[in-house]
Amino acid sequence: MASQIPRGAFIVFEGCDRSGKTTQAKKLVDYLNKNNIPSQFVNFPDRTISTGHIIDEYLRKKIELPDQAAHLLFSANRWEREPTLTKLIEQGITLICDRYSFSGVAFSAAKEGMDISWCFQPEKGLPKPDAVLLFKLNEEALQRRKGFGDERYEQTDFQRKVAENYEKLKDNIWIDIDADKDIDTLGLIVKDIVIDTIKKSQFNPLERFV
Ligand code: NYM
Repeated sequence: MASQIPRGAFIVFEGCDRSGKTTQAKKLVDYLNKNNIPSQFVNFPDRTISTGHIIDEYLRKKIELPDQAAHLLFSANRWEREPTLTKLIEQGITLICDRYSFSGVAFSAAKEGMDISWCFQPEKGLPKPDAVLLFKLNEEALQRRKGFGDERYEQTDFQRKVAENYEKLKDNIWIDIDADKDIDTLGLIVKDIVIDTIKKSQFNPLERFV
């Protein structure tokens, strides 16, 4: 009897800018690969692919776009990578994904006149993660970190709205992470959650957003 090949897990790290999730995602992928759990770091927006070039210009304020057009570009950026991501997961590679559809919705819907359910529509059909780790920092802790850069959205007021939107998107696959910890302590917490998720999802079919 043919045995089923375990699939990789699809795990998303979300949070406001400066919450430390990128550092943790990269560290974790190193750890998993060293421990013979094949995994790959992916991030959105992916500025290296066609749609990502325009997004990069938009984020660096080199071009202006209507909010709706910008939103759809971020979504198109995920759709551009979707075939590759699905293939990797099917091949048994765990993906640790730094930002995904939830960033798309939380950031766009933080803008005046952008409806949260409208924002979610173009995400329908994309792979649904097995777990979403939400890196949370209270405002005091966020102030203690290095200042924001010059990119679009990097202001405290805007980030506050993004944090409120994340709360509206949560369901049973979300796990809150108190990110106000040193890198190694946080790393241990994240590692345990991720390993548990990999074990639980390996024989479950990959779901899609509906
Ligand atoms: N961002 C990210 C969006 O506005 N929509 C999206 O769909 C995604 C994935 O891009 N401030 C925003 C959040 C960030 C910015 O991300 C760039 P990063 O992780 O700093 O490269």
